Amino acid sequence: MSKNGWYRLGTAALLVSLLVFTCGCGIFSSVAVGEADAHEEENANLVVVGFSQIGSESVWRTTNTVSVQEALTKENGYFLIFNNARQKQENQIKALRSFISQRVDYIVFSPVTENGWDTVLEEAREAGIPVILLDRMVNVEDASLYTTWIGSDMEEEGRKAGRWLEQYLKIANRQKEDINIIMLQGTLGSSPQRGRSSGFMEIANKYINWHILDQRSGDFTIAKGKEVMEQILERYEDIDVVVSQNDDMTFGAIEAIEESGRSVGRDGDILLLSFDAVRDALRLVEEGKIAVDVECNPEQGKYLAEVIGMLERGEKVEKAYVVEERVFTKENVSGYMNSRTY
Ligand code: GYE
Repeated sequence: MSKNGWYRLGTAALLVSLLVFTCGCGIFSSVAVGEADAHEEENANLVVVGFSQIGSESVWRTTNTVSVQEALTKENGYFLIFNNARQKQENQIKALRSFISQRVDYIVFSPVTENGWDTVLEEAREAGIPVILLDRMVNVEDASLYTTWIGSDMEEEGRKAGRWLEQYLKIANRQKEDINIIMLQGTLGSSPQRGRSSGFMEIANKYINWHILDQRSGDFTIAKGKEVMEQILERYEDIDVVVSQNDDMTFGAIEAIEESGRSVGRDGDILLLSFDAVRDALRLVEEGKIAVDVECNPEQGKYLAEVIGMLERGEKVEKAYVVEERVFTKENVSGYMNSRTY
């Protein structure tokens, strides 16, 4: 029997036991047993995927979760075991271990931060379970610990924001001015925080008159974004630009800035550069409150299903799949507003 067949069998056994525990419809009656048999047969062919999601910190994240849930349905041939790690790496490690002991066919996870995954990924490898990284990356010595990664080029996103500012200052004839910049960072040590910071800094470092006054983490949430922005506004009088590493923190930052009596926008006191481009943020781009929003596409479920399909057919997959993304400003946003579902 092939290795795969073995794991499928393990999987079928798991599904049967799940049915027995959740059915509640009397396993003693022969009708119920017959039904369970039918389910058992139906479920035995499903591809079992354990998905450890980071949490639900942002609009981006909840959209990403829904996108995976909508792609990996029973109708499409999947049995999805979903786990929400509530922002904690230890919860993700526990979830991964539980997927391993359940002998799932694939482990999919979006690592909250990049370091500290080697041991649990070794365990997955020993169990023969392929690991697919979604959205965020891991920092491991041995890249063969994961099969593939599907996500965004976060560094390029950071560069796009930097390049936009570069162009904007040129057109506004402000190239010689001192530009005071605040970085509202996402979860420290996460791929989007690291990538967007280093990409932006690559551009910022070309200009001696761009000054990074402060960098602080707002953990990708509205509440933290607002709180950190309030502290920054108390401390610094002269702020020209806030680079906020996701839209949720941007929403919080705008509240804090406006409550402090300052204004946002090209004609206001502070220029806001944001990431993700969720619908509510695009509205603020149109209103002129967010100067530029670099898109990060959360709808990764369909790509994930495609990649799993390839692996199921025994096809070779790439080590990385990068999703295409745009940059939104007041000038181009209106065409995209109506098609946004999140
Ligand atoms: O920008 C943010 C979310 O990892 C790209 O995580 C993702 C980021 C996204 O919480 O909104």
